[in-house]
Amino acid sequence: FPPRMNCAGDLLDRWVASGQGDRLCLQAPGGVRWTYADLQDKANRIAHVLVHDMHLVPGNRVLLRAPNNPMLAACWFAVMKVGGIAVATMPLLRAKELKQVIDKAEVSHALCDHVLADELRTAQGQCPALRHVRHFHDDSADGLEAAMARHPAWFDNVETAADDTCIIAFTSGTTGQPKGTMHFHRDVMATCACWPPHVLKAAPDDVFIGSPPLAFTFGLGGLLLFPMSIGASTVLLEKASPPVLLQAIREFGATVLFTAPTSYRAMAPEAQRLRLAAPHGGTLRKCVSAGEALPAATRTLWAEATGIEMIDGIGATEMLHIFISADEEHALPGATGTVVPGYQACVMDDNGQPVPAGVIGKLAVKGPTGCRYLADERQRQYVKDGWNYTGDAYVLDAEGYFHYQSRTDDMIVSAGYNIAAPEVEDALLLHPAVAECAVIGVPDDERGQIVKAFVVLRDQRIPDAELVQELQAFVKRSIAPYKYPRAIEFRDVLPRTETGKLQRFKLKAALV
Ligand code: 3SK
Repeated sequence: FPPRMNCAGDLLDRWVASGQGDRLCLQAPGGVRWTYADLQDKANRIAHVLVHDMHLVPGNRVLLRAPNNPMLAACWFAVMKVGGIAVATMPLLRAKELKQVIDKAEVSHALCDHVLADELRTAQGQCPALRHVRHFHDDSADGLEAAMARHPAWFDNVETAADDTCIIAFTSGTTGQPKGTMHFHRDVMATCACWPPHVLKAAPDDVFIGSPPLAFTFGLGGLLLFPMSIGASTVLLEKASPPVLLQAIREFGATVLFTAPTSYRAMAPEAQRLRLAAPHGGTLRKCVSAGEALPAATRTLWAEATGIEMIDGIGATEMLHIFISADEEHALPGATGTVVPGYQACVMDDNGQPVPAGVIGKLAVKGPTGCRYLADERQRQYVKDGWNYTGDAYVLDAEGYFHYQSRTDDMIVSAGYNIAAPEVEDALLLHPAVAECAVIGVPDDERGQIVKAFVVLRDQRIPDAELVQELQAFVKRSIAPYKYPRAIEFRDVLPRTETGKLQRFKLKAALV
């Protein structure tokens, strides 16, 4: 990349500059259809508001708060254009969590959808450094739209350096402690140059759709950066529960879907009935699963329902997007995939040495997009010799496929056996009565730890002792018997992050 670049120029302005501004860019329910020129118009006006009305200077951090909608996308590009740093936050964050982010990232400006204004107002009361806030989708005279109307639709982007930070992405991960990771303008373009052309292989006439929030870099890449890098269009849904997503795929003729395994499992029966997939006469042709490990049973369920082989991947907020994956032709059930061109990945022992093929170890990754923590102790603990330790335990096989085992802290040691919690979960999920499950280790006098499963049942089953025995016997029949859950508790829901990752730590914490 050239030493001076602004990713808004490469992803947005170039389509207008090359005479393709009338290409469809963003759609949303209610008939919203923005071309690339429309998005540029809005982003340019917001850029003026930021600079002239909100007194932003390059390097200022701008909190963005909205459900997935076109105005959020326009605000994101405006922040890029003015050389600011976008700090996009998950829509469900409460004032207390917003305050943590604002303090940690030293946020001075915010652009917020008025539907989510309340919690930000509460946080602002406790954060004196946050001085400039504007609300959008707000008809009042001091709303963002009114201010935009007073400014021109052209703007000269700030000539940022390729290695100027433009994103601080927060991840609560599965431990509950939010941590900020920093990404440069060149990282944004590098992430578009690695996984999408080599694995996703989407086309300019594809219509992207999905559930992850743009505040999660899985959603930012999948629903904004990747489609725009090839001049394709995307559908932004403020709420993307499985029924809403199914309906929207049909309504918009979506072709490329990004969501998490939980959502694929919930959608499978209806996706089949509605014949949404291209092999069954519908439009959907590519389905990306990430955000949590994809159980082989879910891959099979989706393939049977739609005829589509999923594209699985592991990414990280720290690395911006996916770095291990496999396209449809190279998918190996039970494996995440091979390393994405542009990245290096290794399975390491406790001394930072690669382990032989077939041996479990810690996944470490290196690449053009990471990893820089914002003022966090994790930089020393998790980034060593340029390798980012993701916190996942993996096995690399002789063919170069990476097989997920567990989070490094999800390994259960019971009577001397190492048991990966997700393996037991995968086994339970194959039982027809099990809708969702989470497995943890709980202290046990005799065995050190025992395997405990928290199970959400499908509607028709009664949670009784007989079912406990049936599930235990079922697991013993499918994996090594010592791995069976000696304790099973039935729950209505499981704790998950907003991005769908299981929060096993919450189940563990409830034990003490
Ligand atoms: O696998 C993930 O959790 C992830 C995180 C950030 C960006 C992209 C992905 C797939």
